[in-house]
Amino acid sequence: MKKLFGLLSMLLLITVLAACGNGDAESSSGNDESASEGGGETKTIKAGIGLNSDHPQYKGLLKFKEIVEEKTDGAIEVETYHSGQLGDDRSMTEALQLGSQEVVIPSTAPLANFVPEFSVFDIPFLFPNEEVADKVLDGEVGQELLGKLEEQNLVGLAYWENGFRDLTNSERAVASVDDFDGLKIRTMENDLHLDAFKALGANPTPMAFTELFTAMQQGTVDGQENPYATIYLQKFYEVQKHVSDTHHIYSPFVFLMSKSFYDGLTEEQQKIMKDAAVEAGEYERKLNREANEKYLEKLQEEGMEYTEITDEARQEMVDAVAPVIEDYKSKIGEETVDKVYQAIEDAQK
Ligand code: TK8
Repeated sequence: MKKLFGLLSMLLLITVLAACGNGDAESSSGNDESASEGGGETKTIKAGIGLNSDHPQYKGLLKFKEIVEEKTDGAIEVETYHSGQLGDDRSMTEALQLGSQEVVIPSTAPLANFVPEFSVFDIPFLFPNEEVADKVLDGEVGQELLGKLEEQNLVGLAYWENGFRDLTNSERAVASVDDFDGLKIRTMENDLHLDAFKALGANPTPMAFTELFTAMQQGTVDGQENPYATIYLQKFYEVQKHVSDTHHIYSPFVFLMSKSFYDGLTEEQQKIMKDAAVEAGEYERKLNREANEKYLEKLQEEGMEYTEITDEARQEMVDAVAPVIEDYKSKIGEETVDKVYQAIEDAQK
């Protein structure tokens, strides 16, 4: 009897909880079945990014929200979260795979832990400028790579831009390869980045972006590398003294959607998602380029010391990482590497 009573009260509790869940449309994600009874079905996209609300990445995400909500007539809502509120690039990508989050816009570097071919974009000094990067990413090989995400239960809808990465640190002006000696540099969670910094003589540590500011503040690391927009907008100048225009890697962002969510959409809605991700991405790239252009000066106004990397010094860096690139060609996949090199060449014709 006691047992039965326990079971009944448990059932009652579950029923009450389930009822509460349905009533709270704000916090529900995915299918809201109570809404579908009334004819239209409201779906909620939980979208998270690592950078803060001042960054073009977030402005782009708000643009995506605006387009989607307008074009779907409110049938799909987008909830936006910045500053790693939902996690870092890697954990949010895992949440997409599990279906507990619908959108994330990570850098391609941590994505290489899911699809190794993405590491092709981690080859140092790969892209000569943003225009060539656009052509390659938006072209055949870039789109082919997005297709590989499906095997990982992810849908890659578009490339956005993080940008050319530049080095900051709190120890010394870095003008040449010799200056990297022993510097504790935080890298993204990516083996090629790690090995490239080792080859330059630094002492690199992979770390999630969400832990970076504190690590610099506490001196766990001496420095990091990110585009000027991030360095400025995340206020890294408060804990970093020197900045060099190493421009060593161009980081793309990938606009990712959970495959289970995407598969549950109508064909028309899927197209709206794709178009919105592309359109918002064009907007984000534009804002990001404007930001990267103006923020080096702002960093100096905030007291950072700028060191220019001469062509000669950059060539030394290219030479230092060359063996690492050679080593990684087979790990990334020769075919992908060759295709990307070819696409870069074609883009410059
Ligand atoms: C933000 C990251 C960041 C990246 C990094 O989520 O980790 O340094 O450059 O912008 O994607």
